[in-house]
Amino acid sequence: MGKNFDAVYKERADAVETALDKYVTLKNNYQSKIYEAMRYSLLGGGKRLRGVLCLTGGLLAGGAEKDVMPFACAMEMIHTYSLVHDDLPAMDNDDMRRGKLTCHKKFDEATAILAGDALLNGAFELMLKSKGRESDTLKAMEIIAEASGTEGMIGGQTVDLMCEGKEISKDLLLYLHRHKTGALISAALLSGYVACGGKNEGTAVLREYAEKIGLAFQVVDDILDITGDEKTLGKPIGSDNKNHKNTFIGFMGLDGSKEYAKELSAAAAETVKGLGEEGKFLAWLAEYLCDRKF
Ligand code: GRG
Repeated sequence: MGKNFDAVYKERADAVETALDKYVTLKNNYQSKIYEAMRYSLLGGGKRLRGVLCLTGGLLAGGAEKDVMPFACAMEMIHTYSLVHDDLPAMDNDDMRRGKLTCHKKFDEATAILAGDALLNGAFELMLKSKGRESDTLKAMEIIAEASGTEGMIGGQTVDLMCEGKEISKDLLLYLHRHKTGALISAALLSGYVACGGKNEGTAVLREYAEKIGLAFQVVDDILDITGDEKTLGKPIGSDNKNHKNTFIGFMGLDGSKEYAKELSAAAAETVKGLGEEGKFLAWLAEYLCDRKF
């Protein structure tokens, strides 16, 4: 790779941003408002973690960035849809996201629901139109559909809403986060790998890595909701408390959670040791996610 990993991350995140801008364009027709709302929430914010993971999966399989890009952008579109819907009054009822007004505050609730729906459908349309080998494309799409659906993110969100204000076990907290946040993070890396023809033997180690960083990511999210800076985060802190959420802090305290995130990130880095330069990038990413401030 020959560069520092911060620069590599930025390069990949910027490439995803540019491609999203190209794929999700404004249209001058009767429904132009929906394109405006989609672009408002999708562009100009976000770490592009899922997109970067997806590109990295593709590169690990020996693919070219341009071949895996539709999948990387689809991951970011699905992720943004989930945030737009999660912010709605029926769910977390948040006013700020990525440093600006949430979609329903900027537009209105109906538009935010439709913009989320449109991003989800658009993601699948984009993947279907990609130019890779059909069997690889379909396998990658299956991974993403499962991870976003009832046995993945939507399942986790359902359990999360059911558990608000209730005392739950640590096992259920882990289940919830593996589904709500972890599934999509894992699908990002795996779908990129599979879309570029990655061999079955390689998937186990990527799955193990992704499960660990997915959990570490959520633990850090809980920590930032207490210790973070609102301006840097781009959203209010204390929202877990406001929404009576169960968090890792509740189970292991602030210091215990910091320690747990570090352990997970170190274990994740260990799993990808043998994967050459891209493995080194993934190991750096595990550490970066642990130290992140937003
Ligand atoms: C509404 C179907 C549906 C699902 C919502 C992902 C999710 C499920 C809700 C988001 C709530 C939340 C804050 C979860 C914590 C982890 C998380 C997904 C944080 C946001 O992801 P980042 O930090 O966001 O990667 P950026 O803005 O950087 O892309």
